[in-house]
Amino acid sequence: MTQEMPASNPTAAQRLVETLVVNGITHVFCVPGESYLSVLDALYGVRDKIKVVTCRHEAGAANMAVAYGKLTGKPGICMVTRGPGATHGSIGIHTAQQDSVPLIYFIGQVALSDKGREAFQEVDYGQAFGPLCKLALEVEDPTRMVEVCTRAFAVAQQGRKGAVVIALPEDMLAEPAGPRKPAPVTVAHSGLEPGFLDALAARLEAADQPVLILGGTGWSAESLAALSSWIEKLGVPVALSFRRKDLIDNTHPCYIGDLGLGPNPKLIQRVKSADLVVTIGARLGENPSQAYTLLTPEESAAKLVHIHPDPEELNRVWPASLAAACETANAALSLSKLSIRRSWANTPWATEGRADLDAFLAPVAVTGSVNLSEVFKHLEKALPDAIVGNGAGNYAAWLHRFYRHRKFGTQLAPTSGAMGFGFPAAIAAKIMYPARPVVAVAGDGCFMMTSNELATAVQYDANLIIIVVDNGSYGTIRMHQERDYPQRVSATNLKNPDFAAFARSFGAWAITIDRTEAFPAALEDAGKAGKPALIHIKTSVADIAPGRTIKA
Ligand SMILES: Cc1ncc(C[n+]2csc(CCOP(=O)(O)OP(=O)(O)O)c2C)c(N)n1
Ligand SMILES: [Mg+2]
Repeated sequence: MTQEMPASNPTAAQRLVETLVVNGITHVFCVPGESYLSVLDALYGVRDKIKVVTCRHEAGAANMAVAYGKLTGKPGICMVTRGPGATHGSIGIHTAQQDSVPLIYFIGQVALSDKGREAFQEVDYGQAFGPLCKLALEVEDPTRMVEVCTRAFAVAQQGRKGAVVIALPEDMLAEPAGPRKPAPVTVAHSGLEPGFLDALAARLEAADQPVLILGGTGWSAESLAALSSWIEKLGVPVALSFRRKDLIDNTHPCYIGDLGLGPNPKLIQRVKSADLVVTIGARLGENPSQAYTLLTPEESAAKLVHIHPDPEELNRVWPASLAAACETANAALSLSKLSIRRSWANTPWATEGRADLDAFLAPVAVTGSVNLSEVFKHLEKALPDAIVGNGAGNYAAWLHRFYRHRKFGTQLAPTSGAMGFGFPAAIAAKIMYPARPVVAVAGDGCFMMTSNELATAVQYDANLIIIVVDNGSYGTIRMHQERDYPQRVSATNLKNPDFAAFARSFGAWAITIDRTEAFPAALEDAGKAGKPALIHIKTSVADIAPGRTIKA
């Protein structure tokens, strides 16, 4: 492909795109707008380096950019137009922030010359999005474009990773940006002090019932491999935080389960009865801490060792007995070199933790003709290394419980609990890694929030597999409703389209099934379809959660 000559006097828009290129960005996710035509034009100039993925809704684009951030560790780049575009896509800012995922959200802004008049679609993004993100800036001076974009790359990736919002006034974008050329950002790293490591070793050696909890972001495959070997050598039980199931092979002998929604009650008991809890990377937020009940403040102060990249997170909710602000991957690498004169392998503490997990993974009985525990166990058997995306809903509780992740970078699950996330996230994954199997799992409610991106999947030959679990209900809410207001179904029933016909109308392959036994063949056919393939599974809302019926 022809590469255009760099402009002799680059505009701010061109400098912005140069900054993306030098920082190794390969994909940009957008819905175009007239407010940032000059940026789109500059992207045309580097089309052999950066692929622009055009989406059908800004929420789809933003979710895809979050997935890019999750999978690469580099900021996902989302571009949207002002007002309506910016507000549509704002879900991605929230999800990136809650998930600690690097994201840069570029917004076309009204011209500087019109600002403050409530010009067409004018919004003050610092006010609107400031509380949602790490940093929100507007570039007023074109000669500072490189400075602001470079800072955005640093802020998104340093400390606790998160979202940066940059507003781009239209007239500013077309002006000369001056001589400063962008250079790749050298991300600042933090590590553990020798004194901390000595103290941690002493605490571990004194513990009879220790547990590790891994979570958060900032991991690398290398650091996790080293940590995983160290954990195995020590035989120390390890749990994973909410929706961080890809941080250790779920068949690892020391893995005892995840602290999610609908967790194994025995796992919760085990963590409560631990005499040392070493948490690496995880905030221990509301969901993994079971609504802040996992530890009392007194227990936390006595037995929690907390390592997190952001010092503000330490001693915020959980008083720590020992704490360190340290980048997750660095912490893992340091721990993996720490020699501990003790092993918990084959102690009842470790073997019982593992046995509790195995028992929890046995398929459960259901009343309807589809057993999602069997469905997701089969999915694991057929596609053990797939990248699996999901959004929010009770269907995800089945997926998270019965599908065991094996490799780092295979889970695209929003810790923000955002419905509609998994499908666009999985499309982005398939566009980025076409040779890898990618599966999106969505409820009927969840899927309809971003199903328009079927068009994007078809347009970009993103031949992923989509599993829509259709119980005709916003099932999660129905479950809570039946508990608090029994037999008064309000606002939770759904009358759905024919999902298979809907998918085919976009050019996808699709099938509808309503029995567990039909799933293996459907999955095999979907994998051979040569196009995006949707498996519509009709389930009974009565089987509302694993091992639970609405009646019960
Ligand atoms: C964007 C968004 N809107 C609303 C909610 C609240 N919510 C959580 S789960 C849920 C229902 C999900 O329904 P569905 O996808 O059909 O899954 P099910 O629970 O039926 O398995 C709702 C409405 C949310 N988490 N995210
Ligand atoms: Mg549903």
